Amino acid sequence: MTITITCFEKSPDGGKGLARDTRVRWALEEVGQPYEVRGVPFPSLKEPAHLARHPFGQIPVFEEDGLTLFESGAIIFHLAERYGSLLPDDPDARMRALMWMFAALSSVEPPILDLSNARFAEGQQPWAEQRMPVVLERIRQRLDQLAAHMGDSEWLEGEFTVGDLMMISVLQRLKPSGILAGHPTLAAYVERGHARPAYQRAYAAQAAYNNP
Ligand code: GTB
Repeated sequence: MTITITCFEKSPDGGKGLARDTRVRWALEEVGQPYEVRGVPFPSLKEPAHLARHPFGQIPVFEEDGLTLFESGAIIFHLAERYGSLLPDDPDARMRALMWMFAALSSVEPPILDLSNARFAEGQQPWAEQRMPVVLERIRQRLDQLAAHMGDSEWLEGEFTVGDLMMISVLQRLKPSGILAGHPTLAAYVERGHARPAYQRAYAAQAAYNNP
């Protein structure tokens, strides 16, 4: 059985771990599964060969024994289910871990992505500067709420789960902007996640891949 993940042939961040293959690599390392990597050049993302694997022409894609998955959430859910160790055995605890994975993807990631759009995709629009305070305020609110919930906890629900893996992967996107540092509870949470040996291996692998 071989697992193959598809990522950028060359990530625009030069291997800083910001593209979404890093969270999949992290999950693979946590569950102890080896994998191979297929790199796709940017122009090929929207070509038929890649669209057959990912209808939106994006990365990451995951392939294992005839199963092809896109969407990092679905891929990581699959890994947690099939290989254990990222989901608690207790059914309620397991559901709470999944709840946090959904929360990361649907309540925390969108305002963070909106900031990238506001800065890069829409940065030249005449209304871009006017909109920025609203974009930043939405992020601040969400981070304050999350930090208030976490308090002094090490992880979201006691032990480290797939919910933490996804939440930390989402929050790290704010690191380069300096916004994360303004929320010390969450900055420390991201550092705790990044100190895990599985993350270290995943980060090193994507960095090496992007800097051959
Ligand atoms: N919801 C999907 C998922 O979670 O898998 C989103 C997938 C997605 O947005 N993939 C991006 C992509 O393929 C790469 S991760 N984009 C190309 C396209 O849409 O044509 C986003 C990303 C890319 C690069 C950096 N970076 O270099 O800093 C950061 C984040």
